[in-house]
Amino acid sequence: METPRVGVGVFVVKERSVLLGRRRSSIGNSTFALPGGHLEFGESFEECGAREVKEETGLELEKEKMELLTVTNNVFRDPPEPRHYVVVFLRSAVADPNQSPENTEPEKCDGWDWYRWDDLPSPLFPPLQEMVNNGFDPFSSE
Ligand code: IPR
Ligand code: MG
Repeated sequence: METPRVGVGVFVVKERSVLLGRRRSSIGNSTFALPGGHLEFGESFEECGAREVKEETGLELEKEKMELLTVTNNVFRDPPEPRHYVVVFLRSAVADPNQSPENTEPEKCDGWDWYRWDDLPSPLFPPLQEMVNNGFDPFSSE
């Protein structure tokens, strides 16, 4: 049995919209998800979030303005790779609002776009869908 791992997901926000992309992965394939990924040894959550967003979208974040929003516990039981992740969710604005996201890892994502929080695409990545179902709002503490 695999050991649980830590993931970091980032709500990259612009006005009332968040950045989402369709995953290409054995976990949550074809679902719309936040940029993010695995916490590496020695990283802070903010360092991990900023690194993953940069790697996956090319966007620079304002690291000092990143906020910790919540943590969720996620067990993905589906074969071929059952996995358990504790996911830390951060929020951040982009450093330059005129910078557009690029699909820098097309093997992992179909492309990034902004979606209004009150008009999200479907299907959402299950952990994100569960947060929505529970009434989570990344803008509520602004
Ligand atoms: P990488 O590191 O490939 O970006 O990982 P990810 O986007 O699959 O995120 C890992 C945590 C998820 C599965 C909750
Ligand atoms: Mg990722």
